[in-house]
Amino acid sequence: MYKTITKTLPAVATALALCATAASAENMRAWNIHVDGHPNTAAMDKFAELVAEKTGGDVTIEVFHGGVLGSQPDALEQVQLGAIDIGNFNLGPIGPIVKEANLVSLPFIFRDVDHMFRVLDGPAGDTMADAMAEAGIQPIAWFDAGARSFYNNSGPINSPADVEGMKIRVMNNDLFTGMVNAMGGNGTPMAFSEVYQSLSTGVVDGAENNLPSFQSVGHFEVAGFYSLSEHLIIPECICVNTAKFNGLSEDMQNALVAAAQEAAEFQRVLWNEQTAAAREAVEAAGVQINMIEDKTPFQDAMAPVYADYLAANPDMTALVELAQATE
Ligand code: GTR
Repeated sequence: MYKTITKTLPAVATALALCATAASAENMRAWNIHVDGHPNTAAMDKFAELVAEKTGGDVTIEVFHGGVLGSQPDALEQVQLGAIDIGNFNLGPIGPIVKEANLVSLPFIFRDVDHMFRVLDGPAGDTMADAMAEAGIQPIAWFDAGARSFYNNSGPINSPADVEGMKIRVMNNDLFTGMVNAMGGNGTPMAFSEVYQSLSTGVVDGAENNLPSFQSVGHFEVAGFYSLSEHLIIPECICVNTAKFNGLSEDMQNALVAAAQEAAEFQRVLWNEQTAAAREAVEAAGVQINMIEDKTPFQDAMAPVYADYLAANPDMTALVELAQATE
């Protein structure tokens, strides 16, 4: 009897050890809309690498690039439900789900990218992050997504009047439709993956995005004018399903956050490099980059957007004022 037990013990111990590993090991799936060559694709790979490193392989993240797990609005829903664990999301399409996140989707709310990060790192950013976590999408790092500008085929855009009558693709958020409509255009929400085809067949006359995205998915091949209106400065996040994050041990949570922060630092450097590189590449391909000397008319045209928005969401006034007052 004794012999049998001592013989079986090592096997039991091995089985228990395997169970313990299986119970503490976490394999997560992450969504990323971008293709190879975009800074966020490299940054998400870096994030996965750092998480594996910092957790000694206890947490592994498989990143699905190129939007293969669905469009951004779909992926957001999946992360909220926990069907996908992590997403690199633009905050734009989060506004319709989390009211506080709309702060960053107000046109011209930030003076520049540094101002945006100061707001995110302050109390307004905390309010936004808490509300997102509450909705199931917990941000653990912020990425730079530069500024978004208009691009189209018919000619440079120098004033809001040039947008008049144009059908412009926007991300899924009423604020963006309102923004284009306030210039007399027709804001058309559409999935990112459909924009190339829609531009090339004339379903839309133009779109708006930052330079790395304009270049990485080839929109510059079907839109010859990029006008630096820089009307939206919207951050992106590494966001985790809140319940999943809360279910991790404290060590794992810390490792995930540290990895995300490091990946974000890496992303921000890469972002600046690749924005410059994208600009050069599209210009070399024949795109005309149009400087807009005075953006005041665009800013002025946004008055009704702010007025309508704050009338419908009076409880956002304090947050908007807090962001505007941030030095
Ligand atoms: C990109 C952004 C994506 C996606 C896309 C779009 O700049 O990184 O997450 O939102 O724009 O226009 O849909």
